[in-house]
Amino acid sequence: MRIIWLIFAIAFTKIDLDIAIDEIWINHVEGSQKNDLNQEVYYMVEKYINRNNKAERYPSDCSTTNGIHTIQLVGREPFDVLCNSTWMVILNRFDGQLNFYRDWQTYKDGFGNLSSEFFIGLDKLHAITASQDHEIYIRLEDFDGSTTYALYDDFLVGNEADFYAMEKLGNYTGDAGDSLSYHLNMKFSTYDNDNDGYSGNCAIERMGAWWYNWCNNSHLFGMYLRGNYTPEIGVRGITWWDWRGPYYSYKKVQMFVRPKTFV
Ligand SMILES: [Ca+2]
Repeated sequence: MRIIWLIFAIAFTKIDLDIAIDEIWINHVEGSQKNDLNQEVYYMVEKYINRNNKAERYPSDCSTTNGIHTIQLVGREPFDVLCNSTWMVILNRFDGQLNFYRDWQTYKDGFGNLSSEFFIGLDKLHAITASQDHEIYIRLEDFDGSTTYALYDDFLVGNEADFYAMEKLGNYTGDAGDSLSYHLNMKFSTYDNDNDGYSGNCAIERMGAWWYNWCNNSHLFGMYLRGNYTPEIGVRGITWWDWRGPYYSYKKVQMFVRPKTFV
């Protein structure tokens, strides 16, 4: 009865019961000595309740704080993010110090530093946008000090099995122009993982990474080419065609996400 009660306790505290039972089972079948099952169950309860308590210490978004802080999503280890006025910064570029011509694994994991230039990584971006409905906000700044923005009200990135496809984008508002809808439903591509809609390899030709179609109307992971650049280079800059065309590379670009429930 004691064991049954404890198993119900696990279930009612919304702990992953399947994992707990699997671990108990493995320990008993494979262990050289068969420990008392009560002890095993006590240990599992303690372990999973501690994990749950830890999860409750961290928020799951940027609604309550600014700057760098720790968040946690259900079923994942906590990780640090950069928050800015309720938005979570997922991309920050402003001085060209960080190389964005990276391979698949690096884009999956994220790179750079939260206190300088960085990309949060596709794995976290999937987890965040899949955890609840999100919107995405993009801010661009040119070398004359002008700024524009694009807001899309329903943003979702798929999982790795789906090559982190941009599965949802929602409706556009803003003054930068809509240069992202062309990439809706496209998979992510890097130079070593070509999932674009083109017979060649957009990531290599553009020297970047993106949700390439054939190939791109926007390219915020392009090369830091500092304003106007010659078409002879190819469309390799940090571009957003609907504002300053394909041959202008912006000074500062940021991408932010936020749960829709916040609004
Ligand atoms: Ca291709």
